[in-house]
Amino acid sequence: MSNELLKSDVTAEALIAKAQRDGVETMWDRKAAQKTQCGFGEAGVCCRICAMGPCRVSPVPGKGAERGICGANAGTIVARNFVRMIAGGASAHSDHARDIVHAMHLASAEGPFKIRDEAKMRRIAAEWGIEAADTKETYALAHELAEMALEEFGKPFGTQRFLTRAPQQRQDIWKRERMEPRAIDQEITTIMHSTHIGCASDIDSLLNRGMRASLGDGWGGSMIGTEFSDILYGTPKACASESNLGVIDAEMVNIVLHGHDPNLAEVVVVASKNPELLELAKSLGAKGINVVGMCCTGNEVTMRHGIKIAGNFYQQELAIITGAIEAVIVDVQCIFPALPALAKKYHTHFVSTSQKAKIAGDMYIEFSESDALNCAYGIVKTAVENFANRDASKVEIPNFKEPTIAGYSVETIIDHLDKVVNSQLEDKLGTVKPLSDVIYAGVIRGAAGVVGCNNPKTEHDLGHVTVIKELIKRDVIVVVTGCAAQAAAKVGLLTLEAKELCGRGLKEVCERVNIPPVLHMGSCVDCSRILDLVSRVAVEKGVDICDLPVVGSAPEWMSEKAVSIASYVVASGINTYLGIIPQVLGSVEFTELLNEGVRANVGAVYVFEKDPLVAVEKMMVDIEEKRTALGI
Ligand code: NFS
Ligand code: SF4
Repeated sequence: MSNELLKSDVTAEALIAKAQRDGVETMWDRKAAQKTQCGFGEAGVCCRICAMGPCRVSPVPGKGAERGICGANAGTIVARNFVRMIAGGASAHSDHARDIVHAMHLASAEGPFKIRDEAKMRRIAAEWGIEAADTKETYALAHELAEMALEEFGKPFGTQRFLTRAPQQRQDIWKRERMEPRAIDQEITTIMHSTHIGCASDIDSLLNRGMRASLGDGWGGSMIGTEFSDILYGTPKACASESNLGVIDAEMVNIVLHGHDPNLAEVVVVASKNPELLELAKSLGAKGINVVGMCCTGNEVTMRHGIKIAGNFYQQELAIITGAIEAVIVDVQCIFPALPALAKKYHTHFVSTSQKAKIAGDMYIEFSESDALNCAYGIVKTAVENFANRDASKVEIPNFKEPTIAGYSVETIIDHLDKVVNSQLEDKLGTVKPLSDVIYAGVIRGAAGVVGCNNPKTEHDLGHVTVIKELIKRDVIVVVTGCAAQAAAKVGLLTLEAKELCGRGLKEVCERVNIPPVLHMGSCVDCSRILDLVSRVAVEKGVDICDLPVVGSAPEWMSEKAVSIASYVVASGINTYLGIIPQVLGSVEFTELLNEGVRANVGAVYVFEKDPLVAVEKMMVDIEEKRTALGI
């Protein structure tokens, strides 16, 4: 199938043609089989929250049924569906985080889970008020901190600990709006309760609850996920890698790590270096074991180990279609249930490993943190042995890959900034002041976070790449996470050379600080790093986040997690530009609330704009207005 929606991606066309020759289906075939997608669902006006339904109301006022059987109108139905998406997304991020903290609770000097960034652990322990955080024995402190973090998910009283990282003005807004998230699980439960049949119908209140749960994700679950992953696996540093399906190596055992949770990925990386397994691979005729990453698990191991990026969300099937993958090892989230059947058409083993995401159709080898290394050894061994079954005549690997630099944690960005601190001004080291200063001086006009998924409703990767290229051309520095980061990586935007695509100011900053204009900050959970960075700039300048010339953008999002991210970014004071319109247009009132009304509450809005070029123009107006208001 030649699909015009694919034309921005050079790797896809050949592999889709191969899929046809091989007689296998891909997401584009299934998209076509869906024909026209349901207009009621698309408008968000279908409700199946109770068994009196499903009810669908007219997306056009005055035409057809205006209320469901219980009397819920379009606004209520749309709002409930939207905030339930937030709950789904927040639960995914936060449950992932909980697993990381559980692994930290198992950490010991003997491993495999060890404390790898002890300084960070002690910093966070002090931030959370643990006494003698700088002197306690490492693992005693690790276990104490892990228990405190676990309490963030279900504590009966109080609000999220990381909220105090935000500027005071922002914290005051959250207090005023009664949006300070309490226990993470409680916020998600409250949404499920509030959206039950016969509960909340007020759209402002529903969105308010939704935003509170999303803040429990961004400043709670996701931030815990990021920070505790760093403690356990090391805080990422700038590291070189390569990206796109060309990283699959015809002469090696190829293992795709797909999903989200670094607990599994980290031990698979360790197992792939095991001398016995390497020997086994060689005895079967392979030159070695090539672990490559996909989606956010990929981002996690790229950031920490330079593991090559095979691709993003929509390439998960294409990787298998190369015919050169011995195993796809998955944990949780964003994994097509279609993969096991596809893998069976080749020699590929599809291995699901998480009880939370048991995927029917091929191998299931449950990963247990308490026996992590043995589990990973067994899984990698299965992959290596499968090399013998590879059919060379079925192998076709697109020859496309680009050099990539990843690993820009906030700490690493600050390290880079420290190198340009003006000692004559007696500026302190270890702050974001140099970044704030170049933004305020206008050398850089502003900053943008470009994040999120791929979505077959739009031309793949084109939204990400267009938005990013147009922003850096206009001297806006860009930070990326998730599949957006991988889209940027695949076209060479995560390189020092990409400075040539920038405006003069940003180019000069990239040269002086020795960074790419597009900084890979990690997985989607790591959007919390973006919150941290922006907060530091705001605190540095004594303003609220909503005052800064900063925008959020999700050009091709699709998941509930993305709805949660967009919501906490807006609730944190950053206008967020969505290239895929959420399923809300069936309610004029709720759409208006997202696009404008909520500004009165949190100082930011959701902007819907499908055209990436128009979106960038709007972002630039936004950024320049913020600059004018600040008098800079
Ligand atoms: Ni984010 Fe990561 Fe990608 Fe979207 Fe899925 S992998 S957590 S949800 S598809 S960016
Ligand atoms: Fe219909 Fe109301 Fe039940 Fe929804 S909650 S399915 S609108 S009766």
